[in-house]
Amino acid sequence: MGHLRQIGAAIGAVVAILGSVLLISWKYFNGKRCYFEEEYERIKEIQPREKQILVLGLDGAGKTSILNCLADHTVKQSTSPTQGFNAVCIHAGGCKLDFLEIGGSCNLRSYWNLYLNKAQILIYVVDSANEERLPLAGQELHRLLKQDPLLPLVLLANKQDLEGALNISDLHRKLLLHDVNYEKKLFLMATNVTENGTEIPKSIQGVKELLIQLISQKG
Ligand code: G3D
Ligand code: MG
Repeated sequence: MGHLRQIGAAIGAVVAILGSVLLISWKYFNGKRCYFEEEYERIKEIQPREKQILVLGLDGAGKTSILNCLADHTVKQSTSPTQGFNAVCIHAGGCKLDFLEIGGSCNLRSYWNLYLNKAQILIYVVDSANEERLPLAGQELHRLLKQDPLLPLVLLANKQDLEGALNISDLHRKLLLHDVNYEKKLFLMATNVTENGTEIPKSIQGVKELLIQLISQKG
């Protein structure tokens, strides 16, 4: 009899655990679906504009950090992942730099192409210390280059401060940049967005100067 009661209790415990697991999974996936739907809605709100500087790259590469730093010269300790897009406008060197970052998570990458046609410059940010995701970063980059082979490309090899970050020549090789159309304007720059007192990191200042130059040339 005692034996039967023990078996009954064990079955009850298993059913309770399974029920909780099912409930948690349902809440997680349902929450995630709402989050993705929200992102889709947000991204549909924004129309491609003429002469935009499009900022792309895989999630976590440092796009928002670079834009924050370009905009207000500050290095934020932590940034929340971009939901959909992030539009930033900067006036510098007598020019208007109109940036549009589109999030780099898997569900948002299919939207990248929609914004390419009207862009004036493409900034593509790569996490130089994440060798594991480099093939994917390269694949996505080449997909974009195929669609607009002549759009000027500013490729930022970010997170150079991290140990094990690949240098410019390794990245050039690993991202197969020798395959890029030789008529294309291609700039490969090493960057890092790290605390440096109140000063804008030199590498980011260099990016800003290059962008001002490119925008002024285009008129
Ligand atoms: P994204 O907009 O491309 O998705 P974020 O990337 O700008 O949100 O950055 C992702 C994380 O990388 C952030 O950290 C950010 O602080 C960090 N990061 C960005 N640039 C650099 C860099 O040059 N060096 C280092 N060491 N870290 C960088 P959290 O902690 O917020 O995830
Ligand atoms: Mg971002």
